[in-house]
Amino acid sequence: MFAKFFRALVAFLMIFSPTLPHALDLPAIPRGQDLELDERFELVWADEFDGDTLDTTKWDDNQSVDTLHWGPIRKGGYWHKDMVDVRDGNLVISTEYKSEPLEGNTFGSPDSYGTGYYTGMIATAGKAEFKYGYFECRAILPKSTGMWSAFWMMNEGVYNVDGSGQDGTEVDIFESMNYLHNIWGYGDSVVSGIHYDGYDGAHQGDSIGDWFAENPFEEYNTYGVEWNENEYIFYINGVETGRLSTGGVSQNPEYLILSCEVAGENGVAHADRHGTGKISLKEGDVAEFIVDYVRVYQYK
Ligand SMILES: [Ca+2]
Ligand SMILES: [Ca+2]
Repeated sequence: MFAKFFRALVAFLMIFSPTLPHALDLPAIPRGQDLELDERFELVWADEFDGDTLDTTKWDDNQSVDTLHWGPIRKGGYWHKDMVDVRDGNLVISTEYKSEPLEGNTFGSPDSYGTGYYTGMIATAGKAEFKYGYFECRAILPKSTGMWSAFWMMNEGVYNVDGSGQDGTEVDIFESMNYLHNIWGYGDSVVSGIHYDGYDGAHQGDSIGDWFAENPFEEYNTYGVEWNENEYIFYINGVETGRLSTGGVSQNPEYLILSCEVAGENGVAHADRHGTGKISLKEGDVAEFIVDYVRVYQYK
């Protein structure tokens, strides 16, 4: 009852004070500048996900995982290329519990996959890498606790520890970890942020916090970032959510990633520090990350 009242109070106050939600570290509705896409940018690369197979001239669903430090065991699940599909004009990354391990160790690891949650990722590493511009996907997010979808950018410089993000920064354009996470009004929000100087003791990062898209687990929304030499400007549906320049922005080309991850470690699903709880998908249930397109623009 108190939580309900508190949410109603916060919702009321948000209408009159756009800065209040983040003073309380709560999700907010995008209210910043409009993107003005056509006036300022031109399209330079896109995948509309037409056809019925992944375009491997644009994306790698196999070697990228092996060569980019990750997988096939990824947090509380496994990344497997069979979980990536193109159909009905969309990329679909499925997440599902498999009591029979999927066959084919597609990542060259000597270990075989086990029983557990299978999901997937694709990346443009080595095929399409960009410096500055506007990067956008249009997507419906997977409906499950204990997992999240993401649209993000990376390069090798992210691992270089020099007190700066200028050599390379992980840019999380969005991550969805708040499905059914309704306490304090977080439900249906997504988070955006950056990470640099590796992932161990020297790791640094920053976040613009959580933001509301429109019914994102049922409907398409667009998630984008504008990246120039001074800052990252994040957008949902073409409206600014927030800006970051902590550590200095990356001055090197970065590749794009679409992925789903299951909370946990070493292929064992459990609740973790992300706060999304343990994955609740039962065997036979499938959570789908549905992506209509990815488009890359550069400044006119
Ligand atoms: Ca660095
Ligand atoms: Ca499409």
